[in-house]
Amino acid sequence: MNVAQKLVECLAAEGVEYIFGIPGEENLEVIEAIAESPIRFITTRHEQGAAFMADVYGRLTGKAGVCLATLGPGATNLITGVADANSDGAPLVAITGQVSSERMHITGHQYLDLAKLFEPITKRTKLVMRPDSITEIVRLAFKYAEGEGLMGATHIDLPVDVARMEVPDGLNPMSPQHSRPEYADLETIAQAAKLLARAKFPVMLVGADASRTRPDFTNEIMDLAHTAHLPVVNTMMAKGIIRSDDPYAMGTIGIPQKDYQDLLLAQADLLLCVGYDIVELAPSRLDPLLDKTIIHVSTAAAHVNRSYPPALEVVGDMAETLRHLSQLTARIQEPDHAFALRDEMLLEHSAYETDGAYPMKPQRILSDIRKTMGKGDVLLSDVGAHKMWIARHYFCDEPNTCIISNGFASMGIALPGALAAKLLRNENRVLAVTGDGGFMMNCQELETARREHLPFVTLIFNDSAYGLIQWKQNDRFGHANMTAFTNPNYVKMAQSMGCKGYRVQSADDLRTILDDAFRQDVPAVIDCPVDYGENVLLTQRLKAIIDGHSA
Ligand SMILES: Cc1ncc(C[n+]2csc(CCOP(=O)(O)OP(=O)(O)O)c2C)c(N)n1
Ligand SMILES: [Mg+2]
Repeated sequence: MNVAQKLVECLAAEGVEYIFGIPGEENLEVIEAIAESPIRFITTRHEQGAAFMADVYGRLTGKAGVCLATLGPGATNLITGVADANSDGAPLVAITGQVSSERMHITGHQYLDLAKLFEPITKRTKLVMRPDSITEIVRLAFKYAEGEGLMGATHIDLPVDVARMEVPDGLNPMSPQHSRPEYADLETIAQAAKLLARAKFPVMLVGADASRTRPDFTNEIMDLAHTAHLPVVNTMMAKGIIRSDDPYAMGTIGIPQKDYQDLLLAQADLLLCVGYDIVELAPSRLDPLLDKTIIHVSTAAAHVNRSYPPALEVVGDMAETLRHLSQLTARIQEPDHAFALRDEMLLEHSAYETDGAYPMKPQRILSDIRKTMGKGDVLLSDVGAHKMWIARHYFCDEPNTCIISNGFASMGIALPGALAAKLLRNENRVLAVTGDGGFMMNCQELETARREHLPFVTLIFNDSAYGLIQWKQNDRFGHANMTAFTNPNYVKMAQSMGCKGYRVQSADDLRTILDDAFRQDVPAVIDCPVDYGENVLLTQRLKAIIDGHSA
């Protein structure tokens, strides 16, 4: 058995179901071995698509998604998706081919030092130098991707000559170890309960790590919110961690402008930060005056940051910590100011939900989408102005039903991400919502989706521009520059790849089109013209709201 075959045997032992990637000359042996294995290889049209698929596979399962590329340009094409997974704490293992080991010290065709290239975008990168190291290297790659602090990306670089070498007899894959959760100590939890009990206006802020490591602990979050009377703000990556109709649910923080959530945080004297990951939201946004008591509840210690000095760090299994906190915290005062703010927020959010204007207002588009999507269905957001509207207006009641890249925040994730989501949730509706900019970055994966029989739907917010950048330019300079473009005919483009294409012609079309699109057995693309005049209006409205409250 050669090293490539042993590598694939180890991947199967790790429970790998899919590998996303593109074959190349330097990984022919690995491809042969995959073909002989139970693992399904999804051949993509760009390595970036493969990396984003692995990224979203990791986000939805907590198990490392695997992507594969050849050396040099194949590997550089993987980079953005790998960096996205690493930054957002999604478990991912990237495997690349490499030149023969005797050529690695000289300049040569397609050679690039991949360990150096992957070093800043992974938790760990290893070059396979000896046949007998393969089982340990694979086990370590998964162990670090799936744990050892926050989850993230790892990398294995396999030179073509090593891939062909024979492994010694008796070298077996190492079994995955399932480490027991570590619990925070009760004394620290009791101190947290005391601080909470003393606080006048405590607020719970739930961040990315909450839906990442323990998507199932929404009950504990809601129990604590109700017993300790804590309004709950979530970040974009923790959407759905509390039901949107819960009276303590205060919505999503994170759009560039100050919003209702910032108003609430400004009034708080204590922040209970649960699974807050600094990469998602600058801590200066939470506590600009450094006058709040911060309790950091996470599986990992807080990162060092001048703007985030926790008074107490409660490190350990978060669900267990919250269960104890619910029992220990005696607070009876209702957050009436938060309830009033919530009523005002819901009223503002519901404006334009039935607006008949065309091109459609983002609020109407999202309201129609919400009515079409059921419990457990998954929406994947791309990055742009549409993401800001999704963050504000797409309410969800279950974690991991709205996937947003908000650490690295890379355009191009939604469409390949939807492909991975559909592989995992075949019985659910899966919708990629993307800008026309981000769509064109990975639209080639529609062919992959068609070939793999994965009928998800992609909805394009069509504004013929890099809308979010225009929004910022307009806010800042009163005009936009170098952000406009023209679009192809998306209906024909979809059809040319064997997919179904639709163009929304009036506001009342969208729901019918969505329902029809979800009935197709091929991927579908909906071109939806959007009125981004609403962007600057939102900036102005939010400024008036914030000013009105601080007057
Ligand atoms: C890969 C990548 N390139 C550039 C950016 C910076 N950026 C953020 S949003 C945006 C514009 C997005 O345009 P589009 O996809 O059309 O969405 P819209 O804002 O119009 O909704 C850009 C260029 C990014 N986040 N990721
Ligand atoms: Mg756009």
